[in-house]
Amino acid sequence: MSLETKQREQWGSRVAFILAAAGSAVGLGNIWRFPYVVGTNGGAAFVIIYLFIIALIGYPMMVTEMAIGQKTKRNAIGAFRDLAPNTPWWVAGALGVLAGFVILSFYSVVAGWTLSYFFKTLAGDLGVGTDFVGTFIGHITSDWAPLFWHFVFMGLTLGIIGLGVVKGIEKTVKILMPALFVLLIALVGRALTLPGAGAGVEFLIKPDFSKITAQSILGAVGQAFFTLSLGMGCMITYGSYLDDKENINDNAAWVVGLDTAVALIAGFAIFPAVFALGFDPAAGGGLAFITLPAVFASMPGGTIFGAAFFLLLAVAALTSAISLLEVVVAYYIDEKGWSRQKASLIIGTLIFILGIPASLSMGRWSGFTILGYNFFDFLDFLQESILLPVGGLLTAIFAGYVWSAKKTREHSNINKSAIRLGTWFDVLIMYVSPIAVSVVMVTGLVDKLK
Ligand code: LEU
Repeated sequence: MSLETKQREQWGSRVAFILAAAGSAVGLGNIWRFPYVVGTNGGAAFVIIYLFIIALIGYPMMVTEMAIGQKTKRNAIGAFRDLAPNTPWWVAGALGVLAGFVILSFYSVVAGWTLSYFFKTLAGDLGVGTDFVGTFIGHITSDWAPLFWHFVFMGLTLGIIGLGVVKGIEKTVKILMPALFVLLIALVGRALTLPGAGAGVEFLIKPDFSKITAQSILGAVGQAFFTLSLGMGCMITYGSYLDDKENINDNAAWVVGLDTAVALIAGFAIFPAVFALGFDPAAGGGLAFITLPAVFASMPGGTIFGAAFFLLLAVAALTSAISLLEVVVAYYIDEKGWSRQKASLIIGTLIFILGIPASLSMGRWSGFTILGYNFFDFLDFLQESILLPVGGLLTAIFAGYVWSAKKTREHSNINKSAIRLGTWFDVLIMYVSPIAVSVVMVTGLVDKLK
């Protein structure tokens, strides 16, 4: 059905919107990526820098994307077209749609690993004495198992999106988000009561600024965009289903606050356990799949807590994945007049297909490289170094100079809210965000390509 015959859906309540947007933000980025980035960048000092970036760039960008969506009630591309007709600004939205497509293809592969690890842990396959490195490498380099779980995960994602904003997304996040918080708190309780957990807490709260390098600051900005789902059209799309009576400022603060809280809590669930059992906090991307199963295997109640952890990761990933698929699906519904079911099925299948070489590039197809990256890492490079920063930069410039900071601010201030945006917002969106993002992007690219 096209727009003319069917009314655009809206969130049923303010809480539904906050849970959906927080569900998008909270994902593998918080529970898998944040702890390992903190671990490899020296701990507390990195956390402090990250918190500054979240406040100075993350929050204003979150407000901006939600405002663009709410104001126009359009998908990411249509929104820019609506605010700046007959200009090439729609490209900023197109980058978001492309980012949603690309990110989901490999995000789903990693989410598939977590599903598989959930069942492995539950079945007791990851017990004491397991070769955790070998098991992980063995899993991700094999042909069929990761593809099967990628298929299952994409199936769930497109099934939910096919049901729609209220019956699909809203229903799912209302059940899964509270479950996620309960699981996370249970895990922190377990981790903090392990003997020797104090060293892990210290690692997260005692800063050592000598560990900070230019690379860690770049890492913090990249992590902020990824974890808040910025620069990929998600918050524009979710904002477009938000009633005009709802305020943006406080809702955005809730989403940013919840996302940050979950990342920090995940840190407090993971590092105390890692330190208590004598593992290396700087183990990198393997922290969740290699170090943690080892931690779980060697602690009392490990099977249950281990399974809970991987379930938590899968749930968090699912509420993020649906937001990525919705970005692309909303575009085809709004602009091409496709039905929701058709768009979910076709786009979901194409994303699944793009994920196949990403998954196989860990093993059988590892010899195929682009710019020296295997296919999986190439997609990650593309989103992290090009799509998100360029998309974010264009969005900030658009809001600051084209729609204008004043109008963005006035739109966000229309409804009653505890937080009022003042001219400080103009400074952040016109100068701080674009300059910081450009510096990060250029430095990052130069560094990667040299
Ligand atoms: N914000 C999500 C996360 O932290 C990722 C995004 C790509 C939807 O996992």
